[in-house]
Amino acid sequence: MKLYGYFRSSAAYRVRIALGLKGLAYEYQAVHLRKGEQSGESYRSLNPAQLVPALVDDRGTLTQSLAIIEYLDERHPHPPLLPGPPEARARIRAIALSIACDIHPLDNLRVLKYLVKTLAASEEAKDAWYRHWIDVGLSALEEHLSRDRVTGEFCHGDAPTLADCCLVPQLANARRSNIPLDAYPTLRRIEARCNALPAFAAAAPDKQPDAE
Ligand SMILES: N[C@@H](CCC(=O)N[C@@H](CS)C(=O)NCC(=O)O)C(=O)O
Repeated sequence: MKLYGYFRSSAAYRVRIALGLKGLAYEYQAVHLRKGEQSGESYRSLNPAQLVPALVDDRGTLTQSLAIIEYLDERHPHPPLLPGPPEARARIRAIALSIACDIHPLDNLRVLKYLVKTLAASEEAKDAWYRHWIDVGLSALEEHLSRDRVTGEFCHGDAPTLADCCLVPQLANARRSNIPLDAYPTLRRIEARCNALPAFAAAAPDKQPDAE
């Protein structure tokens, strides 16, 4: 398997965590997002959306981090990243989607670039946008996880799931942008629990071959 990613990409980070939890070996191919390599001809032929990650294996090319993780989970069921009955799986997906659909796309590189370059937003306005959407999303998640009895050591119960694969990269992004996380004790507790596991630690941006 070959994973196309970028050390700072939180979507690629989700897949790296899942591959690690499954104990799957893969080759890593860096796509330098700041240099615009995602829009170069060779990567566009793999993913016309010009976004990382993409995963290439014996069955073809896959895109969209959550679809990739579910695919890995179906082909390699142990340990399960979507365990339990339908209501548990729906809860895990809801947490993952609240990050992957409601927070992350608003703060993506191309969105921030568009704000500054096309809409002439100042750096201050761009930073305020970024913080605002992170805070809105993380506040909702903190409230959900802190009051829900199904939350355990991890987002759902006492083993890592798809939800944790999404949470840890999103918090890493916020930390990189110096966004205070004091208001999110439950999220920080789960993050610390996750990062104590080798699969999460090895997937961290600063452990990647293209880290700068
Ligand atoms: N929904 C996609 C999002 C992928 C995505 O937004 N990737 C970002 C990096 S985290 C990217 O490639 N950005 C390039 C750009 O904005 O030009 C997924 O989950 O895979």
